[in-house]
Amino acid sequence: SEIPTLSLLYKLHRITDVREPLFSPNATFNDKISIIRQDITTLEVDAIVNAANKSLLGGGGVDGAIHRAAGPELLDECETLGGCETGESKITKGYELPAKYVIHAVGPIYGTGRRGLSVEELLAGCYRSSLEHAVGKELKSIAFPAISTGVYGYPSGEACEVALNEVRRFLEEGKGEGLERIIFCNFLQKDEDWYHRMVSKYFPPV
Ligand code: AR6
Repeated sequence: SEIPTLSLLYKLHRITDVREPLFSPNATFNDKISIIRQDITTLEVDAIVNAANKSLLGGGGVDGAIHRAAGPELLDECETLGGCETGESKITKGYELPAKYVIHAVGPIYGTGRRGLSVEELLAGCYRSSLEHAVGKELKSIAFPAISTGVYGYPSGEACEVALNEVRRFLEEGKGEGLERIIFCNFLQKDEDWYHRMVSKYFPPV
């Protein structure tokens, strides 16, 4: 709740590079969105999303950080899940994390589609599927890392637009009414910069 909303960022003129909007201004939506740069494992939210791989058995990057911070019980639960398809996600408890749940999403490796689905559709699927888990469990807050933009090589600017577009579409469909906060949690300054640069295309100022 100390994390500023997009509405506040616009008010404080923290975001000045206003793009041609693809959607109409919506204060209710802007009040739900935050863009931050932080270690996602420190967030006290209902769910953090993990950028996992198909095995769901851990790895490097944000996946490694989440497993380290959650403790070994997270891996125990992940071992019962039978992996996950690219573009989809599975939910576990958060164990020693401040977050109640972890939603493990498997992003695409840039340049590789699956069964007629493009990398863009697969990445969008990660965001949609994670939001559906959150709504299914009646969660109020969810934080996403920049899925696929590390080891999986998805260009940051393109990935940021896919993420913003899919979250906006989900809200536009009326599916996110119970969600009070959707946080784009970046680790690198360049990724946060991309969100600040592109957000007004999908969530224009009111
Ligand atoms: N908090 C928030 N974001 C983070 C953190 C953190 N603590 N650490 C890294 N990031 P990556 P991918 C950012 O490589 O590209 C793993 O081995 C990072 O800067 O973690 O989806 C999995 O097991 C980048 O912007 O995930 C898979 O095998 C973003 O998280 C594979 O990597 C994603 O980078 C998945 O690759």
